[in-house]
Amino acid sequence: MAEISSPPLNSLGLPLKEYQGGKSTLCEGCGHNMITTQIVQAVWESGIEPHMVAKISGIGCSSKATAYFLGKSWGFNTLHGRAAPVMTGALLANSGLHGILISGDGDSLSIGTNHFVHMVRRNVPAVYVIADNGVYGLTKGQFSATSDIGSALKRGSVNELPPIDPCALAIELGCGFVARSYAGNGKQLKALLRAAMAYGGLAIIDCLSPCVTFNNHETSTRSYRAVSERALSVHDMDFVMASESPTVELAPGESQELTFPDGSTLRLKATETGFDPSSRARSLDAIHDSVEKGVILTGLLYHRPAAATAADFIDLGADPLVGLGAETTRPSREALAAINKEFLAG
Ligand SMILES: Cc1ncc(C[n+]2csc(CCOP(=O)(O)OP(=O)(O)O)c2C)c(N)n1
Ligand code: SF4
Ligand SMILES: [Mg+2]
Repeated sequence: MAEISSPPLNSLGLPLKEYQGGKSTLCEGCGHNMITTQIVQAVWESGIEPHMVAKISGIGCSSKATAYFLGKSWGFNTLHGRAAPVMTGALLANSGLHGILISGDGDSLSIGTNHFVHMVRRNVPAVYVIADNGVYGLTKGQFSATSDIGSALKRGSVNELPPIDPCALAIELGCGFVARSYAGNGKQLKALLRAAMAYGGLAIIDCLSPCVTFNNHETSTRSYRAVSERALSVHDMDFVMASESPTVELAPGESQELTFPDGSTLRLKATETGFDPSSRARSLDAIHDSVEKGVILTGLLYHRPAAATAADFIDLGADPLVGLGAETTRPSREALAAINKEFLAG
């Protein structure tokens, strides 16, 4: 009789299916589906309890993805461009949760740019994935703020406006973990997602994610073909938790190890680019240079150890607010009277 093999389990003893979500209603072949697959895999491999994740999005095809991963997590598909403030609030209320924000290029860099900018300044400790297809997919393929100059729509109109580069913007604003990946490079994306979850501050991953319906034609600069041809990985990488063994051989002496607060490491070995992600100025130079050369650099583009986060700025304390009783969070009658008196005196 054939043996029935049981599914592999993660460090919590859970099978992958505990981390899956609903069936995707996105177009077949959409890059966003590949991102979803890697999020499921990354959270499972990192052994994070599904109910300890807050997954928050805005509006767009990409923002629908919260329904397709981690069905047992806390999810909120918010308003267009508003995932950042909702994530900020959620993590301040419950600092024990892992935050995964998924948003589109339109959602994050047009209507939501102000919130994106301030989430970076506040260093809200979450993973922020921009599923970047260079168009507004949900509203039928208009150019977005990340569309390249010269990229043409199916019907022929050409984008003349300069794009916003989310990685350069995030580095300039002081984000300490900035990466670019490609939905078609699952191995790299998963390693970056796992490192981002371990980082301890805001980690931004701009993930190029072709839209097969509106931006995958010959004259698009964001088609699967165009991105595959132009993408240049700056590192070979391997994410290793304290309890795991490395899965990738990296030449000793030439590799670099970034260590995160939970003891996990990201092992990096620079490709022929010789890329070192530790200098803001050099990373910005490299990104600007790559645009001139028509190349898309992928990998961890900038890293420094996580600095003070939003919770530190407001002196939130170690215990999540959500777990404190009313006796701690509600001011006493006397305290309220003293505050009111101050206002009246002013
Ligand atoms: C306040 C508001 N303005 C405009 C819209 C229309 N709208 C919905 S999604 C979207 C853009 C989606 O593009 P993107 O964020 O790049 O996601 P994609 O669909 O490409 O994944 C727009 C303009 C809206 N829903 N709400
Ligand atoms: S329209 Fe584009 S972005 Fe939206 S689901 Fe289809 S392929 Fe994906
Ligand atoms: Mg888009």
